[in-house]
Amino acid sequence: MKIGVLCHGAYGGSGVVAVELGRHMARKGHQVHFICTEKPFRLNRFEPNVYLHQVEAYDYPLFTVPPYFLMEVNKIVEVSQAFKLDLLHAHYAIPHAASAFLAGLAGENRLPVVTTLHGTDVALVGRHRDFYATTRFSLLAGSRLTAVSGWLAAETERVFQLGCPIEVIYNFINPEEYRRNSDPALRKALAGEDEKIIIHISNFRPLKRVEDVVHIFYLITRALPARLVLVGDGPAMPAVKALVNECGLENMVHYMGVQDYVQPLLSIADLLLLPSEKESFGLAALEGMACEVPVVGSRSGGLPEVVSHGECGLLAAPGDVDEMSRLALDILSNPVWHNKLSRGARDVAETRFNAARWVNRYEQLYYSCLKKS
Ligand code: GMT
Repeated sequence: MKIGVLCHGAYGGSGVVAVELGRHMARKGHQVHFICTEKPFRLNRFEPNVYLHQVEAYDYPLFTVPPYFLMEVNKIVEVSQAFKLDLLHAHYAIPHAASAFLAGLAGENRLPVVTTLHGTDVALVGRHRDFYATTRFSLLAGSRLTAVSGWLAAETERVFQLGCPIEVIYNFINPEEYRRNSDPALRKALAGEDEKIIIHISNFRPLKRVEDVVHIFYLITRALPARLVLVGDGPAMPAVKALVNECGLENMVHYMGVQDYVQPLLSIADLLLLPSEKESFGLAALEGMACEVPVVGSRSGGLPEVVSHGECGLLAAPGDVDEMSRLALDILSNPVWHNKLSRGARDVAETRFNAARWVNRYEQLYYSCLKKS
């Protein structure tokens, strides 16, 4: 198959999933064409069968902002025709589901479109009145819809009332690539021997509640020695730094910035915090679980489908930092309990979320779209 993939390049889970899926498809012998306005941040090494077509920003004094949407549509038409693509896969509804639909009208033939919903494209941005009508229309216009969790599928139906099937295809992990492989020198560089390492990875948007991470960490440090490793960057960073300083934690926090490859950092961590307001899936949690890191996070959105409470981590109500710090301390101060959750986390990542299983589901879905077209 020749597959056109539309995704966002910015730091975020939907781009990661798009790139990983594309790589797996390429290894299965399919030709994968990424069509993006920016290079997806994890598309950082050569892989046979993988192509990148970047949308050029054509500027003209009349435009206050270059009309990226139309340029993306044109690029989809151009690539579809030049490479004789068989189908398009839009990751994140906005604007990709609409661009794929318009490209189908503008091009020589209308390709099947699979749209994968990732979370904020439904629960935050898509439901906003500025996007609602076009998002609903473009979701109905595509061939097939998938969501990354059962919660997101139900939420999509609740918000948009589409009345059409939404297949749940979970995000996945390659357990060979993501496995615990601790580097003692890295551990030593970031923490003392008796200190626990707590990690948080996100794009630091308000709904990630990174200030809660700092509060939880503060409460942990009152009971045991620990370091906090913050990976990522985003709008909440200034407030997070201010809070770290206010709590007197500046010597206990490492700011790692945006990192392409987090496996080495996860491999030295003792606990991952993900206290988001809502998380449709929580890919960072799954990456941690594959590296045997138990998760303490929010019982909201699709996160409980990934982090099964008591098996690979513990969950509490969003915003309940007292409860989350208590759960974190329970785990960190009890080696038997910690070990049980670490093993459970790895086991769940390896079995329920194994890439081989979910990539096959996508492949079957692609083939079924081709049969119908
Ligand atoms: O977290 C974000 O806002 C980024 C967003 C994205 O599209 O990159 O993440 C969403 O998609 C990820 C991959 O499917 C999920 O793991 C995240 O849970 C989801 N984020 C939210 O629902 C907040």
